[in-house]
Amino acid sequence: MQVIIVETHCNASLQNQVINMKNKISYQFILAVLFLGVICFLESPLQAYEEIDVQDGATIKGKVILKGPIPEPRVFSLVSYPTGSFCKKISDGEGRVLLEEFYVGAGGGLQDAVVSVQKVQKGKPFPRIHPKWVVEDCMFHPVEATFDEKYVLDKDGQRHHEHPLVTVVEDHQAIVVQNLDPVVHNTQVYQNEKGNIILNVPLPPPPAPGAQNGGGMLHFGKGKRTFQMICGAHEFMQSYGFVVDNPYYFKTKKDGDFNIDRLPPGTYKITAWYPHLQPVEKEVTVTANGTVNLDFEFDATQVHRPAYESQAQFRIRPEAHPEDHLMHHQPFRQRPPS
Ligand SMILES: [Cu+2]
Repeated sequence: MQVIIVETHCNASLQNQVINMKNKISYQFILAVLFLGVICFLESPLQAYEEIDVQDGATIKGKVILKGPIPEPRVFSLVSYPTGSFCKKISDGEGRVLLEEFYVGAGGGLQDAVVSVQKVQKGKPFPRIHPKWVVEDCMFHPVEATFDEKYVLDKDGQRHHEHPLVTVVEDHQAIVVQNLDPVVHNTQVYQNEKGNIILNVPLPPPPAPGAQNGGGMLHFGKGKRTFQMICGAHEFMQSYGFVVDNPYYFKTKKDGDFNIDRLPPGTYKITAWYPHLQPVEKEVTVTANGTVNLDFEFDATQVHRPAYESQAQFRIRPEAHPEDHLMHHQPFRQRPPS
């Protein structure tokens, strides 16, 4: 009997343990699934956007204008940076890189402004954005930039870099940066608050032509919509970006014009953004198949750049530069008189 009792006790204990284990496993499994579900929900870039068939979409179009005197380019002395003798390719001939940041076309049209519709819950298809930059002659260029957007040919047929160009990205997405230069660069991505770095990857010289050699994931803080990309070795290598969460956005070309179509009828907040300026926001109501004309105006006198980035003259005079840095092959384009 004792044996039977013991066996019964053991069996019962085992059964209880098995049941407890099953309960534990089920409990842990459910917790894990819930945890993963929450993570996936939080990570999903499209959590708040639903693609639908838009039959009677509206159009918002207009122009982004920069009013007032075009801000002066920023000045960086090549003597202050490593591999400056390579980066002299983009110098102004006096050992400096002039970083132009405002390209204004006919009628004051501002290039590279991002116009976007906020908080759109559903609408036209949202093609995935795969942001990629190339580094060429000590500059970041969005890979989709055309030759005309990247370069200007002078009267001698010499090509000069345009700069900067803004890139549109999504949150929680990978970016790729490809270094085409024979020198080491570095990609640092900052949120709009300086010092808050969200990506930092080295960019060694390419091991083979066309090879991808840098990049990573971008995860922005809550409510953060803009970023600045800087090379850790060459501060004058800068680019900017804007985060979108729906397909209703437009990055302006040299004319400053934008056109956003197939927007479901409703009332929306429309934002125009450009680096160094406070965004401009307007509210519009669009009706089925309607068109709304909307212009945005930025005031050039309100451009805010950190003091150390806004100097018109660098502290090291050209005659103090090593002779090597004074040479140049492709002087940076000087802004034509307007
Ligand atoms: Cu660099």
